[in-house]
Amino acid sequence: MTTFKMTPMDYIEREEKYGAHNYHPLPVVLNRGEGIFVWDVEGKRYYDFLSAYSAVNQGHCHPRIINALNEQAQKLTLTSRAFFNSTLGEFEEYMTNYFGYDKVLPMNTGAEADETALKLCRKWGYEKKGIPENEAKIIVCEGNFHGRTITIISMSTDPDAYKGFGPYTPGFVTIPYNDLDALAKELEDPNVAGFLVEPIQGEAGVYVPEDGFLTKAYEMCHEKNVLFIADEVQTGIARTGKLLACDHENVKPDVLILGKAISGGVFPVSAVLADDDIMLVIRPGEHGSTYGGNPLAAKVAIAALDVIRDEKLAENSERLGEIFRSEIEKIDSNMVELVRGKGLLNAVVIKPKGDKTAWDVCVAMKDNGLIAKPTHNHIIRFAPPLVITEEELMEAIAIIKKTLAQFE
Ligand code: IF1
Repeated sequence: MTTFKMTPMDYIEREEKYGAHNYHPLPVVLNRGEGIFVWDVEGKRYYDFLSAYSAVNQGHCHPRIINALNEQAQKLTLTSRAFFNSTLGEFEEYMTNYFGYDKVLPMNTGAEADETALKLCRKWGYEKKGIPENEAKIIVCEGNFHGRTITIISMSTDPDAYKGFGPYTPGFVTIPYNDLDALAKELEDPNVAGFLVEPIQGEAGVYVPEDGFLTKAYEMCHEKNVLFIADEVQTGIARTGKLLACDHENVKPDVLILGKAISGGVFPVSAVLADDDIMLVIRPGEHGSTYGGNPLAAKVAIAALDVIRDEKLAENSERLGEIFRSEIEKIDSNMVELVRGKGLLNAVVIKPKGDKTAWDVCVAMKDNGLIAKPTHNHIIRFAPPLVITEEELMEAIAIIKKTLAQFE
């Protein structure tokens, strides 16, 4: 019998042939992950410095989370919300205590949670604020990223995200990120129901707003009876060195949107949290999802959040983030323009050298055993799983240094 072994190129060509071309991945084919490492189909090990866009904060295949998945998978996986189930309430109680809100509404993907928050905000605007029907406006920021649905891309200022997909959902007003004057001006409109913001803009290239921006924006919203809605899908769950990025300024959003790492990258789980006066404007039949709040998701999310707390991942992220930025700043390479970020959500802005760009740096890092992905041509995001140790971080930084030296 002859055994046929697929090469990495075979895997890549199969995806090209049968899959839609909506991504342009780095040429590496992964098939195993554990903690901060992933392995490709030829057995080569890599430091994962993307963490599935910050979904795998707890590390790949965390035993506690996988155990919760396995146990629940043998018992009950899905009931739909047409009936009660024995795990949803446990998840709801756990989530509301963990994050300090009266109520939670479970969904699956980040985009769905964002959509949920938009619906909640509009409904609140009509019922509680008294905005005339169909007149509600929501303020959003230039450079935002909240997902891929039609309504969400209607808020986008990135042509790649929205162009060719119109007509767009109305009801959004755009202001520059980190611009309190622009916010103040738009808040004068009595039909504004909410302000939706990423506490740090991820997709845009890890833009950290000025200290005090979130606090001031929150206060300004409250003066005008406008909901402050934080999209912490990417920044949440210890990624930036606190449980939530808003915690850096002690701001408690009126509506909190979570996704990605609340399940540790094991299963799509997202959620919207708010207090009763807001959340209860949505009544039976007005919103939902077949899989939202399913028993598997409930158990997986509880385990994933236990891990964040018990392994002190926010503290680790805060401490190692400082080290990462100071070590990158020390690198003597004219391709490194600057490093910015909070905790272990960081970006290095690359100055192209001849025809060598951030993409080439990422390909070379991959060859040297570390994977990360460029965004907007010249920015590389570095976001390892938060279970990384200082020693491992230093090894990874050595790979980054060695790679940049190859371009000198
Ligand atoms: C893709 C970036 C990360 C998000 C925020 C909602 C969602 C996301 C703040 C939607 C999703 C993703 C999706 C991913 C690329 C990615 C991303 F590169 F765009 F910036 F994370 F780094 N709010 N972010 O960042 O969540 O529906 O995807 O679960 O390939 O589109 P989703």
